[in-house]
Amino acid sequence: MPLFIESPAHPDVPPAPRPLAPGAVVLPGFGTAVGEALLDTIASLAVQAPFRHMCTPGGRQMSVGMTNCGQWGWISDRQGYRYSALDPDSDRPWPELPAFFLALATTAATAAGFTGFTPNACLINRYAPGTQLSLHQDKDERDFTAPIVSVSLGLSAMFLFGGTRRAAPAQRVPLAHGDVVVWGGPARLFHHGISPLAKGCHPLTGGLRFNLTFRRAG
Ligand code: MD6
Ligand code: FE
Repeated sequence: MPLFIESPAHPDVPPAPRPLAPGAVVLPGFGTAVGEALLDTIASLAVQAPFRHMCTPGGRQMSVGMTNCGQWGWISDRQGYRYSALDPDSDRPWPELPAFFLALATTAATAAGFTGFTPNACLINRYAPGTQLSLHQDKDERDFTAPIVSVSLGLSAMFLFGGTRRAAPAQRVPLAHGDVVVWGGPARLFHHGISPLAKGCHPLTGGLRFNLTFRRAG
């Protein structure tokens, strides 16, 4: 008699999506098959546009290391948060969005019920132990009808997922290598963040976590 277990040993059976709220879902392991290729490509993108610690409008340096690829890159400086077609460190365009990055983002959005997602911005975040991202809303995009697709790589992190009000209680959602969060519709402007990264060692990234956030910027 076949034995059916909740977490199958068969990797061809995808784990079930985990809804966070209407419009927001975790797709466990959706990016695992291309995880190593994503990390290799991030390393070469970072040769063209190195990771940097941007300055907040309030004058503090962000603990998350950031770079971008795609037509638009998210930047922060004393003037505010915005999208720029040029890397302010080099005055050159950001590296192109690799085709397989785009394919992953579009198929994940479709799996979550958002068809026709064509991101034109990819923010690449790098976390070292202790690095955190405080609760924020993603609201620098021109069009909130497009979802956001976020891919976690390397060390696991605790994702905080609140509500429209900053003071709303936040769910704590562990995100592991390959997990993808898709996020839109009624949840598009929900507050969220990352708890300080715990020390660890991942076979592909050592002591680091990377995150790709795909957006339709403008
Ligand atoms: C991170 N993610 O996981 C930061 N934003 O490193 C985000 O800020 C984020 O995961 C919007 C939608 C999904 C996200
Ligand atoms: Fe965000």
